[in-house]
Amino acid sequence: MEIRNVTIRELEMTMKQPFATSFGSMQARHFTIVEVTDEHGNRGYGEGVAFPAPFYTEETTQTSIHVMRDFLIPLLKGKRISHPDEIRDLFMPIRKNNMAKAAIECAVWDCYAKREDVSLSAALGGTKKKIGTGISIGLQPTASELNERIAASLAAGYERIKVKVKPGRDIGLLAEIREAFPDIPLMADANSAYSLDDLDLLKEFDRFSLLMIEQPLGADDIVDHAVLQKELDTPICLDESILSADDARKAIGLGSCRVVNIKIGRVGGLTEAREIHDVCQAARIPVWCGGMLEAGVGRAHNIALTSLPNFTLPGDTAGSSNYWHHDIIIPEVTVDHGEITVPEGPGIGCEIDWPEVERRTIRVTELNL
Ligand code: OSB
Ligand code: MG
Repeated sequence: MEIRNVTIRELEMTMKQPFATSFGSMQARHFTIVEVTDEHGNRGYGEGVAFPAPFYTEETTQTSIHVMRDFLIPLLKGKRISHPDEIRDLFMPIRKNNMAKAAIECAVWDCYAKREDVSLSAALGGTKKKIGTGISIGLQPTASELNERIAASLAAGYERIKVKVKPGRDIGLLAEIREAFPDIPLMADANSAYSLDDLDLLKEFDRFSLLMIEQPLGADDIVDHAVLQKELDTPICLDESILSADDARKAIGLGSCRVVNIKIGRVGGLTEAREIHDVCQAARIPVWCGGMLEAGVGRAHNIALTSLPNFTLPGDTAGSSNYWHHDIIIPEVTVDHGEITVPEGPGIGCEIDWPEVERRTIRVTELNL
């Protein structure tokens, strides 16, 4: 297979509600859709999930476009590849910039699966026909608004609730939730808002029987997390600090976490994501698929990845309507009794809603190799 053309589209979509975390709030989603075309005219799509500002990782929408256009796409020129796993090796000379790498790599995986006339799930070795799903609820202005969102999410069938916490909005917030919903499957994500100085406070989280606490400490830390995990009954789940299968191996070895959140963008693509899945499976560490407030293309890739067997915990891949008035794929992602059906059609198994994509496109860059 040879990639002949890559098109990067910048889109801007407005989410139904603002999404607030310990690092900030956003309602406008500015991201990219990458389209690759092979020598036979097969096409594949990937979503570039970087945010406009470098708050979650160091990448931004604009740095990811720069790295794709000026460094990654040129590496594909004239290369014959027999399997998408080879993209990771081709991109190896470029350090990090994982969301830029993943956007292209995911498009190549989709294109490859379409060539082979198999679903992306099947191409990855997925086994599940349906995936369980949870929901991530951002910080809300008031406790009653948060409890309303939780009630609505439970009514919609979501299998677990994740809430965001930050210093000053933690113990009190969790106590109010537990008062209203004593037994629901609940977890908290701190997005790196604490340090070991907060040890006494973090120990109080154990009172709330959380499924796990996600990334309480430094975004690049696995050492302090190992210290913290020894002090907590609540399992720690790492998000920001796991960028590769090697990171997962080290974190597990140190005892820094008991669960891993896998995001395709954060780890540089589906090949690395699958390897993290395998490393965790061998160590009996359950994984789940994290989210980046994706539009339909990214959501479809997440669903295919989640069909792998060690994704035993509900992820953050909620239905399209949780985020968007109108998604950019047909059909949109729907959740039925807490589950999403893994598409069986070729590749990502959905069509691009081109009129909707055109309406949301703010810039197009086309590169012929
Ligand atoms: O830490 O998982 C996170 C959203 C933006 C940045 C980081 C995170 C999140 C979420 C939302 O929790 C996941 C989603 O619904 O896509
Ligand atoms: Mg997180």
